[in-house]
Amino acid sequence: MSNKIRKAAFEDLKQHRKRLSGTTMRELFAHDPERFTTYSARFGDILLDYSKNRIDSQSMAALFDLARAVDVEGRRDDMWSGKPINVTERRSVLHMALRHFGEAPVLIDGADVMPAVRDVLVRIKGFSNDVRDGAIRGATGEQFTDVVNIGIGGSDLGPAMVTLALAPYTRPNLRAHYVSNVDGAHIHDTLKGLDPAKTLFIVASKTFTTDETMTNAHTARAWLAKSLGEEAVNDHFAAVSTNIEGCQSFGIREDRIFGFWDWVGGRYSVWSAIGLPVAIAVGYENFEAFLRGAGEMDQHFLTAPLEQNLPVIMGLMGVWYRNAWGFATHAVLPYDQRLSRFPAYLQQQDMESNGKSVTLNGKDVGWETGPVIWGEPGTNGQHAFYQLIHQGTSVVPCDFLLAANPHEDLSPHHAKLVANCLAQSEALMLGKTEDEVLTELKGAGLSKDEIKALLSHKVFPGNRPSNTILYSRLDPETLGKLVALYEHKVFVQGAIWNVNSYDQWGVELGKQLAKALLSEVESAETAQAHDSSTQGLLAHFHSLKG
Ligand code: G6Q
Repeated sequence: MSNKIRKAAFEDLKQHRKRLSGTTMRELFAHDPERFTTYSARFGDILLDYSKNRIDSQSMAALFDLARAVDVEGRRDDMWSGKPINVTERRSVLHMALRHFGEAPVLIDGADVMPAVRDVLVRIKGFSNDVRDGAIRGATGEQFTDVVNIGIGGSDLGPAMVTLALAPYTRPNLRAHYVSNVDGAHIHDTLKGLDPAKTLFIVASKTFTTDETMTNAHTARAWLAKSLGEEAVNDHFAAVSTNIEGCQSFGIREDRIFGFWDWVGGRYSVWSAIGLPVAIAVGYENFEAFLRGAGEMDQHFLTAPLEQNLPVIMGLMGVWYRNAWGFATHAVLPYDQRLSRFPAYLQQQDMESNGKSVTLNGKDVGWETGPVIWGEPGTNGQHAFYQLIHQGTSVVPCDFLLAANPHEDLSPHHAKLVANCLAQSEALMLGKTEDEVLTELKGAGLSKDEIKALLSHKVFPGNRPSNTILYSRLDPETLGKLVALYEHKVFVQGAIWNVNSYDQWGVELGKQLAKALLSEVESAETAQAHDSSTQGLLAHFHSLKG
């Protein structure tokens, strides 16, 4: 039944698209001086301007109707009440509990998860303070200057992105590094130049079985033991995992193991002890401010009416473009250099969550689901791929992210950054008509022939959609809000598409085949039957290896 509602709603949205197809945003802005006021929403200092989208009041009403028809609010409340909404793994989805500082319990099957959450936070605070103050030192008595987090996917992207985003809060003499790739180049280049006596490793793995992470952890351990001896491992390793036994058998002492729970998905785990390297790098108070910011966004998501609910609006905009207009990708363009890993982080959050083809009950979805997420910081992107966004044949809805206040007092940098950001969304929306180009070229004194040759190349179609998210400053609290905003956006879309946003079976097949192929890579003798491509590649690989 609910799928019928969705199909009908998507058809209805397509009718709205048809109705709007003959109108440009340029016209909509010209006719309605209130457009910005109507299509912007705020939460605290965060402003979401979604007026530069191909929307009008009727299409927005249809989108909010869709959200109500599929009961986004009901599903949201199910998540927060601890129901196992991750149906394929039969798990609750309670990362919001990790940034919940209220009194109310957070229950799974009647049991409050909060005492355990608070215990781990107290331990994160103690450990991070001790590492920062030098109360906890390496085996030779040296203070730690470098923390190397070894993890991958959700155990890497979140803390790596946050550490970079909060660089102004870090100390130059306490650096956090992130090793994820099984490619030996990653750990090699990270360890090069580090002093084992001053290096602390954090092995971050929910399962503590992930091949890449365990391979890197063993390499790190051997590197450390080689210069400081096996017994130093005790002082130089900590772990974050739900698999306490696994950590112990690796040789990590009990008071250096930080637990979390199966109701925290990997890509939603930066709020858990997976954030330990962040707490060490920026200090516990800043880490907690990051959590509190996210907690505030949670309250907004849980309580604000749909029409003013930032994650709901952003989620609906994405559904509008995916299901009514067929746009396949979405760009995230931070005009905030320290958010340079934010698009990569969101790629996992969004694409692993909503890159699904079956509904919650395992039936083929009859509509498009998650888009390809991509992006780079502005203004670098402007000198690279914006050409396609402005004049390519594909329409790419964009999110621009911008802080009003920089951390650096380096005039005129920030004014230029802001001007570029605002100019891009304006240019995308307005475009440049043939008449405007003509006037410009004539004004520049070009001949008729020159104008004829250039004219169409210089026309910008415009009517290209974007959201702008403008906030005061990229501080820990705001970063927490922004990350939670996108998490909830992904939730809203998952609810509308009726997919399980909290599993990731699509990563399994490659892992299985890699396991099977390993022996064939290691030795040409063990060749098994494969398709001719895989066989050919293996054969050429061995011939190149000599
Ligand atoms: C995220 C995924 C995945 C996971 C990694 C690492 O939601 O589950 O990216 O985080 O595969 O897993 P471990 O933390 O178990 O090593």
